[in-house]
Amino acid sequence: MSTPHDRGYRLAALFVSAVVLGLLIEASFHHQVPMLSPETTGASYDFTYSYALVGHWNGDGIKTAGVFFRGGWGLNDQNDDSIPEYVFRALPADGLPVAGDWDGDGRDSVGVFRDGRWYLKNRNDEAPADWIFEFGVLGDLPVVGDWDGDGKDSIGIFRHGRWHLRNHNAAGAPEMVFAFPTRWFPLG
Ligand SMILES: [Ca+2]
Ligand SMILES: [Ca+2]
Ligand SMILES: [Ca+2]
Repeated sequence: MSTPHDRGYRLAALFVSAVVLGLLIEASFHHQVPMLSPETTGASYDFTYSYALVGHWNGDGIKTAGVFFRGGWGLNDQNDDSIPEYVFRALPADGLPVAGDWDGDGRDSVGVFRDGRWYLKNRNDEAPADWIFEFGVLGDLPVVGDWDGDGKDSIGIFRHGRWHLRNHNAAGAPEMVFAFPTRWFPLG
């Protein structure tokens, strides 16, 4: 038989864990970390503060590092400090970067989520976005993945503890909507 005190404690623990998880998710998407500088890359863009992302840019199936800063991309085929193979400027500068294999050709390419609008490219170059569509709203966090295992990555958003995943890179209703987490679970 739980007492009101026990219930209060559990509610407090749930609240704290939700806040911590939220901060962790927020940090994983928004934390800006000092990355490469032009002095070390030889690139013409300033990568001093960048978003980090990973992808298999050259199609060898090995995910390697990339950075995004104000519309400039630097994608490296090696996980080391070598010069990035793909350096270009594309897509809205003030969005959140994503990377995935949208067309299923075995190569990941970049995209940006900004205020509910997605911009996805099938080539890592300066060409305009191949797809522009609406999914989500301002404040949502973008997630991408191959949710149905068909070999193509597609979009999703995380909003207030609920996941909205879509199997198609186009506007429309999400195929999967679920809340996670909904209760306390032990960490570590
Ligand atoms: Ca390289
Ligand atoms: Ca691709
Ligand atoms: Ca898929």
